[in-house]
Amino acid sequence: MTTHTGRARSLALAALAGIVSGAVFLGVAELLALLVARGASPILAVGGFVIDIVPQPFKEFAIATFGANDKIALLAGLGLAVVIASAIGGVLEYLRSPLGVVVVAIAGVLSTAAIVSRTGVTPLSFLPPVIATVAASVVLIVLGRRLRRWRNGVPEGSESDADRRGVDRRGFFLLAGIAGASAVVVGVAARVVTAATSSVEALRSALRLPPPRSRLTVPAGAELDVPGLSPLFTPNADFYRVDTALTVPTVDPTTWRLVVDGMVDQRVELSFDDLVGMGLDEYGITLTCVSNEVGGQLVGNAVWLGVPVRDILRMAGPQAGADMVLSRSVDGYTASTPLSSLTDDGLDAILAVAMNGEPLPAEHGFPVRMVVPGLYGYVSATKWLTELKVTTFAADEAYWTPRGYSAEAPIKLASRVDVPKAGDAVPAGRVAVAGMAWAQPVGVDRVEVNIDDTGWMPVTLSAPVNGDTWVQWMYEWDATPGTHYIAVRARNKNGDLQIQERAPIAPNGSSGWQRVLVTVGS
Ligand SMILES: Nc1nc2c(c(=O)[nH]1)N[C@H]1C(S)=C(S)[C@@H](COP(=O)(O)O)O[C@H]1N2
Ligand SMILES: [Mo]
Repeated sequence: MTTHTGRARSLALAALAGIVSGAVFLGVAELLALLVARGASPILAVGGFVIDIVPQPFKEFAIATFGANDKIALLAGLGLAVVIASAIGGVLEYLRSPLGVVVVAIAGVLSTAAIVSRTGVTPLSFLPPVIATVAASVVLIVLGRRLRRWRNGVPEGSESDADRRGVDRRGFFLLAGIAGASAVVVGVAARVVTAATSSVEALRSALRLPPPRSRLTVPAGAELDVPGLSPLFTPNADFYRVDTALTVPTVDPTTWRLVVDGMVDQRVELSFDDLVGMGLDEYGITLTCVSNEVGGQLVGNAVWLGVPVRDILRMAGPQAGADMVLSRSVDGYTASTPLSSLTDDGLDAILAVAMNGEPLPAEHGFPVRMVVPGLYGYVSATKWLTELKVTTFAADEAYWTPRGYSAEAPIKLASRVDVPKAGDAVPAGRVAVAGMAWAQPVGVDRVEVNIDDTGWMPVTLSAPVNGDTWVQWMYEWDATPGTHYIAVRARNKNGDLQIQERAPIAPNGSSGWQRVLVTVGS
């Protein structure tokens, strides 16, 4: 057994022992998390921690590379890291016991820290990572011992060396097989049960909302008929999603509470029934992400059903000197919104409970989120809302502020080309050039296109629903064969022109006039 291949085989088996011990760690932790402390899953806590600490350029890289699968990619990456670390732990335990147990203990400490940083310090949230550490250590020690005795032999013994080794070999594979398989089965089952029994969908379908007190008026001509053009209202299934939540939070409306506190005359606490009991009205508001590039898709429009934030703040009575509301989500995410954007009578900042005729989808903030016309989502549109803290920009900072984004961020007025898309096969002749434009909360006054830099021409606009909602635009183009540039720009009702100068998304939103290259066939 001292040959090179023999040694390589021993090390591979040691790595296997480590991986089995890693699986036991995760399996035991997931089971205990399900039984005693739902937030205390090491893999999800560490994943959430990674999301919060990775530098911004890295996050942008991940979103650009993996898109909506960025969270799955993160989990896969974490899984790979666990396998590698466990294998190293197994080898160390085999060569220099108890160094492998030290690796397990470090994993235990790191995941405990990640869990506590998210769930707070409760005795129960310590249980899953601590018991998992003990179980994984025991498995690793026993497997390591068996392996050493089998591979290296025992000095002297009553049984023959070969018999003894046979027993240790069988013992190693039996224990590794049983522990590994049951860890995977238990761990996966626990995760599935957790996901199914805390199902947001069950809570959503149980929810009955009172009918709207008032409906949104949509004028005739609010929607143009151009194939490929974005619809006026974005279906929920197509609505962009941006958040830092690794798993979508599950919030039960029957136990949900909104707390309004901070610099207020009176702390206010509302239940979901209290909130909808204030009366629900429909609002048409276009939501935009600060990460939307020129021509990008991180923007959508919906009919929201909700209650004005100003009515809720009035119950608490904001004190003189306050200039900001820090809204907080159940997952700890925060946004800083100027107090005046929420209290101004001319602005429809709302707490929304429904989106396009159904309770908020889980990914869009069920059961309650904030929606503020004219401010990028990261400074206003807090999903899974639980708290409104009246405060000052000097005293408090929101999630994205120390991460390279402005504390205040009005949406930059913008226009976009939807058709023809770059790369479309465009036939010569009459071609509809069309797209969207938004200028919340002022409203779009005019959109112009420029073909091949020959001059700006006015386009047809859809009838606006209101200033908070985007509009569609359309231009009938006599396309001639060859390649052409189509540029677009908008102007708002204050007469401001869309900013021509290109800016990146950080720190407060992209700018620039979109220009698409199209090739027209003959
Ligand atoms: N709780 C929570 N709310 C959040 C965020 C988040 O990360 N967590 N992201 C914000 C950002 S950056 C945007 S653009 C909008 C997006 O809302 P949507 O996912 O419903 O489109 O939600 C905002 N609300
Ligand atoms: Mo965003």
